[in-house]
Amino acid sequence: ERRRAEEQKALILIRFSDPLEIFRKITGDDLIKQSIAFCMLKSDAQGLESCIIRDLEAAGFEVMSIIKRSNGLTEDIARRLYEEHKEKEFFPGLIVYAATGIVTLLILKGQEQAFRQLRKIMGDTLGKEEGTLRYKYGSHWETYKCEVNGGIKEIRGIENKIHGSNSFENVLREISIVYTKEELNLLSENTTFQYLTPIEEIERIIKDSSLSPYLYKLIAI
Ligand code: FUP
Repeated sequence: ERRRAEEQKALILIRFSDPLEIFRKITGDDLIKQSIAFCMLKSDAQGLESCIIRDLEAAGFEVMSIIKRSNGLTEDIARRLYEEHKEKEFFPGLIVYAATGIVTLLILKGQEQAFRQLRKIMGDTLGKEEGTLRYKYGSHWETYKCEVNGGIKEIRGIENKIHGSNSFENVLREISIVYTKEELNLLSENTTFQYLTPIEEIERIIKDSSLSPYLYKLIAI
């Protein structure tokens, strides 16, 4: 049993050769309790990852998965991730910010409604709340050169190092956007899932949250 676990670990390390990439378990109970949060360390947080991860662990989060995207997010993924801001003036700048440079994707396990816990320790958008991560690591205004209506326009936006989903629905939506099918499969591969809640209940929650089939697999396997 233990050897098999070791082999699995080796397999994961081979498939994801970056030392910052690890996988642990997500269970169905995490869906019921909403104890999973999604966090992204954005390009301006590069070099600070281990400090931020240590702070997240000190705040009570267990880091379930770390994946570093060396080429950043694709523009398409960035657009879908920040869809709620698509009408805003800063949107083209936000897309440049999110789609340029390295990003680190984290799946965190915390207490019930973990996204709230994460948002609290992240702090406000501008990093003005003392004692929060955005305050500690800083946020700043940046000017981006963006293509808007065929011309180049300068757009100002905020760089604040950390993204955290603002609802559990968005945790699930964002995970299903940002992770590849293979990664989601891998996240679920080693999961010993026990149906603490009747399967019909889980299916109802999944249906209500309009989950992607991959995420369904991740949670239900
Ligand atoms: P938050 O939930 O705190 O991450 O903030 P928002 O969802 O409002 O913003 C998402 C991203 O847009 C942040 F990276 C900062 C950026 N932003 C701007 O660039 N300008 C603004 O006026 C507001 C947000």
